Amino acid sequence: MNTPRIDSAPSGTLDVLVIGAGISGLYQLYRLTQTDLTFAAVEAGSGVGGTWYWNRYPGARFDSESYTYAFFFSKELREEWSWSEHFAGQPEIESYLNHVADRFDLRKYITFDTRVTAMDFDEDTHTWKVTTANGDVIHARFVITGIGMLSAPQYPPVPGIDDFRGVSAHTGLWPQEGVDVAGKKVAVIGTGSTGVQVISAIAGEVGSLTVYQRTPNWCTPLNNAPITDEEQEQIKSTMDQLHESLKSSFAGFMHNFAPVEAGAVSHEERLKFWEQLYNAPGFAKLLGNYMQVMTDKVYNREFSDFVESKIRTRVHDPKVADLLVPDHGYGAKRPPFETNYYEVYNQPNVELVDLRTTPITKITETGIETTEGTEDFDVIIYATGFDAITGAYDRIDITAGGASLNSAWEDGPFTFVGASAPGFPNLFFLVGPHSSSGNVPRMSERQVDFVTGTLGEAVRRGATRVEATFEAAKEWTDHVYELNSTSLAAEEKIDYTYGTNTPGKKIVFRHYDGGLAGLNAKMTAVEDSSYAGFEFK
Ligand code: N01
Repeated sequence: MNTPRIDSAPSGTLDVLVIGAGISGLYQLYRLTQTDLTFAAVEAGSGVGGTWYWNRYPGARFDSESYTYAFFFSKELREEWSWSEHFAGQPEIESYLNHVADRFDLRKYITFDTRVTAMDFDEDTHTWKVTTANGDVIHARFVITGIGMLSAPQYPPVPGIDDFRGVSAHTGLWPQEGVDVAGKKVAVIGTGSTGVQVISAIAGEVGSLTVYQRTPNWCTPLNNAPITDEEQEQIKSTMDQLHESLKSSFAGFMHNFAPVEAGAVSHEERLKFWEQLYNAPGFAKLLGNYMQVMTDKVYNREFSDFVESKIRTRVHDPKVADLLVPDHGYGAKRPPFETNYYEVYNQPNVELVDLRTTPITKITETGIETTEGTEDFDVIIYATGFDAITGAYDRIDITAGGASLNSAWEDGPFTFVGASAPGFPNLFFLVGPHSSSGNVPRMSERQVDFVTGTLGEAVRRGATRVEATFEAAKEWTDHVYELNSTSLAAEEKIDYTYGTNTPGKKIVFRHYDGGLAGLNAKMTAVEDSSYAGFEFK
């Protein structure tokens, strides 16, 4: 695409401001270099990478296969970068994203250490006035947010967090200089994907480890391995085919649901298949399974029982195993993928505290107080997750025509194909609400291409104002809820995609169950209909 510059903007105004220099922001910047638009990006961190910049805790790594997560837009990039493992660790991922920023000369567009705090749309000039925490003001016709759906870290709402005199860190705000846990008395609060990774990574190093668990989760092996030379050659020589198959898959992963129905085979055959899946890489357990495991309570229970038997085999103390076995169905909460996680609980220096029976009452100067008493620690690690999906938006005061996006979304986001919201013109979301439920870079790739195409359409029409219609947003939002309403997860509503983990947040589904396939189908239909659903002025 090569769009002419929009020259009707007031002087000093950018055509496009991108917020965030993570996976989505970097690809969006790359796509903007192919246009004649003027653009820039601001990033709260001091470096590129987004999630992979902030979440530098020990054990952080992909659970999508590295080569399926990476960018596909450049053949040269694909050929010159060799991942070392099927599921790469954070340092390798961060250096890859830095390499991309340098390789395509994107860094010059990004102003780092700049957090956006407010944005207001000016109806007279059709531009956004964007204010940063540093007090700077940027004017841009269009704003594209790549601010992440898991980027607003959350601490437990207990008193005393600032009183602790030891070292403490949230995994999503992990210090650049790291945290020394060697030989230390360490507490980890939280057992989601992050907690599971950090616990497994530090258990061999710490003096002692106490894990504070509120909800156990169904963890299954990641089955990571180094990439051999032969595999490397195979991966690189089939990149185009891989990209095509990911784009046409349900969720952007290389795992696809089993071609047979669970009920079409015997219980013994299902168990044999699950045994294979247990030893297969990453998301195979969720997305390479019988689809009925996700949709039919009977098979969901059966698979949950299968995973329970694995937990009980791996954890020696049956009382500890009792605490680690979830009471929800597999997949009702996003399942973590682990490496030697359950074995950690066989170590004599590891203790598991069940917060359902003994909640934390406060953090003290020396440790953690529960209803059972106080334990002292050198280090407290908060692996307590994020105000998910809309949290990063809530932390910016976004207003247009006197209305605020936070208020408009109080009862749940209202979006058109997850990319735009009526009442908030010239604003586009990447990996925001109602748009993501798979391998994130594959979803965001589609979204960036869609948004770039929409900007191109505005330029072609000579339009300076683009807004999703109310009807289009209602149709998409209804579709999001309808798809979700029949899922097993919707019966439990315990996942962060419902906001359940954030005190006071309305319990409503904010994600999208249609996967890349559903999103792609809708975006293609919009593109093919000259952007029906948007109003251009
Ligand atoms: O966050 P989470 P996460 N008191 O919300 C507990 C991605 N990711 O950072 O379940 C006590 O899942 C909370 O308990 P509960 C991935 O999409 C990917 O772990 O709410 N405990 C839970 O145990 C993932 O899903 C990778 O009852 C409290 C934990 O903290 C997403 O990021 C790796 C609490 C938070 O779990 C988020 O994962 C890591 C409180 N007040 C993450 N509040 C990859 O492998 C919360 N908890 C690519």
